[in-house]
Amino acid sequence: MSRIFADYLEKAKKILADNWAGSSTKPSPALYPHQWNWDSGFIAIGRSHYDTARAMLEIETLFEAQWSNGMLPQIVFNPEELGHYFPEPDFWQTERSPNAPKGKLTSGITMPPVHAIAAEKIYQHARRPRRVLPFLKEIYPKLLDLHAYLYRERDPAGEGLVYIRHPWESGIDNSPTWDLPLRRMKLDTDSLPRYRRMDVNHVADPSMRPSDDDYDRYVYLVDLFRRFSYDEAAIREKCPFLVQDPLVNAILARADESLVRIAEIIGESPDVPRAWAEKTANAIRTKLWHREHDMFDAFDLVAHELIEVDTAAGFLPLWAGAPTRDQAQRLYERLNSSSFCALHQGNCFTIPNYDTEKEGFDRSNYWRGPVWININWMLAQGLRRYGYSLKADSIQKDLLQLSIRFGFYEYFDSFEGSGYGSDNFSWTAALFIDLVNEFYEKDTTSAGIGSELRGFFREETVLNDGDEMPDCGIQNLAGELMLSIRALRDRFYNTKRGLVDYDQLKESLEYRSYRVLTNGLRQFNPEMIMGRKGKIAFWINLYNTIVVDAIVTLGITASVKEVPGFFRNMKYRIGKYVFSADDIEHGILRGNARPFFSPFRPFGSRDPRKAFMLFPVDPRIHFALVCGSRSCAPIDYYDAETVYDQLEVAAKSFVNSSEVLILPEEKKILISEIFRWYEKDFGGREGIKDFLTDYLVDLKAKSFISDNYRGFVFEYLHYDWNLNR
Ligand code: 2M8
Repeated sequence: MSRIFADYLEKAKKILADNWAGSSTKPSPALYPHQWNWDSGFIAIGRSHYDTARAMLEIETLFEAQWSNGMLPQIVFNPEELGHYFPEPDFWQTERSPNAPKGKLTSGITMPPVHAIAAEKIYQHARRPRRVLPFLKEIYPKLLDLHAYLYRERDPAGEGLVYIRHPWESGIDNSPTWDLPLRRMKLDTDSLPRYRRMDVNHVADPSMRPSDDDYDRYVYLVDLFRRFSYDEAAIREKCPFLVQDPLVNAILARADESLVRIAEIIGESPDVPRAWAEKTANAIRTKLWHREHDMFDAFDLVAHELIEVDTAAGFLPLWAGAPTRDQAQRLYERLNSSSFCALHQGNCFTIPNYDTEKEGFDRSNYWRGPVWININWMLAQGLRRYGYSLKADSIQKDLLQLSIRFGFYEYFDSFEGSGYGSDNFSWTAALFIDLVNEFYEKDTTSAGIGSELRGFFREETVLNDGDEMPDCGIQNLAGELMLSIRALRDRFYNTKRGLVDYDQLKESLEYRSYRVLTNGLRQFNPEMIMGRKGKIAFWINLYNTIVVDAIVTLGITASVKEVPGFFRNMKYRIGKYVFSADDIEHGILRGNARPFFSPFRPFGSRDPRKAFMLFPVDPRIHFALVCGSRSCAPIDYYDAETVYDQLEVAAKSFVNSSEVLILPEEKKILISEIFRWYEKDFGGREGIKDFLTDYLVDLKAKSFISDNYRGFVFEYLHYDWNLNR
């Protein structure tokens, strides 16, 4: 593990430990001293990576305060912490409702239902998932009650879209989306209940919080709810604020999907949550889509119209798989424009909460512009779901950088990254832990480099030893083989996501014909391949397909590390010689250079295969050679004509992906272990520096590297050997 992540993981865990209040976690030490609904979901997800017991307890504690009608309250108050927040139980007066739980102090509204997602993740991340089964069985009916409450009470027309009746229910309190419905409310400030804000005492600058006018409206709504004794039917009749919001509904549909999977795990019928998930996703994609904006907007049930305000919430339906392909592409284009901090735009951090080009955008005011970790965390997963993995990587990389460089703040300046609101904020710490675990530390294989060494003593396997020979003449074999590899790429490689569908590939006709062609390689003389570009493309393609072929032949399911000496022993016979993936990489493409894990060069001094060595070494090959693992480059087909342009693209996307993190404040560069293993190919550390400066798109990062000639250190990111399945 990279030292820097180890240090920051410890910091993040310490924040959660310090904010632990005995059976749940405070969102932050002073500003939010009670238990908050969706905060607990995110916190449990972070904790699930190292403390299953507390992760479960967090959710259980929250559900102990569930109302008898199924509503899960926005806040569960800690009786020992009263007096530092507004509004507290004396203001909510939830005892007026017959549904409020006895012996628990809660608010009278709810929040986005992330909890089924958290419960599923607790199970997935547990070292011993079986031990989580009793928790899942106990929490499942409560989760079901919560969702049933939302569909019954908050979706009276049965559309599949639930409404919120207070901005606090959205979690994105002063989002510009609420301006119109809130300002429409006629307030008689004299008849408003008297109240005193406490939040402004805890922040450096009150202008970074909602305005007093906002608070008057928040209070007006709470007063209305308590006057109606929290009776939903009565509230619905009179409430001036009823909104179907894409964030809440996307989270609901995504959580319905988790309910389906939990039901399957514990042997319950998944039919009800499955129907909910489909209905809500469908309603989002039809009713909340704004055709001209290419965006999902909230629907105002009082004014009967879409609220034409585009915030980051409008992208979240991606997480629920709600958008059509076409909508997803439009969302991506909108997201990846200067309005929302384009990919590698270089002057902003990941996705701000509001369109930076709109008049009301405010880079430091709460939910009116800054970057929020939870929103981006959900968004990155949504983008990944639709295959936009480069964008997802870049968001996740920015998220890690924000916490490392500026601290575990509540929200961050969209341009400078400086932290605002509360420091030591729990969900920022929790989701940092999740990101590091999910994207940098995951390695289901205990085998490391040692397994490569053990491989010296294993039998070699020649993969192309079948009887069936191809029809094409040997003259055409190389061309046919390349066409066949291209056909495999077209059908089974997802080049954007860097993944391969091994199961489909294995059963396909394309793979069968590829295998037959490889048998022909036994009679093929590689000297027939002409020109440096042709040779580079041929050997890269062959390397990549040996790896795929071997994964399929050996039935590898988790990691190439399952097979000791995988790259050394899986071979093709080509003419008079046999070549392993290692021979192709280190012997041919790296000009017989010593691999990082071995004391020897692949070809001995008299080895005739030395005739195929390629000089000079082009370091860009390292971003084109696919080793069947998540950290290596996305697989593609390389064409002799365009191979240099393709290598250029491969290098650029790798350098700008989450495999390279630049931390100017730390004077550190965190880069993929590929750069350590092949330092020599890049021309040493100086060469790596130049290479990074050439390809980095972020201007700040670029100038940091060129300005700090020697004043920084490299740290190497753990390599993810899990299969790129
Ligand atoms: C913020 O909201 C509370 C009210 O719920 C507040 O401003 O006092 C929001 O950021 C919300 O999303 C969050 O759950 C809560 C606690 O972190 O603080």
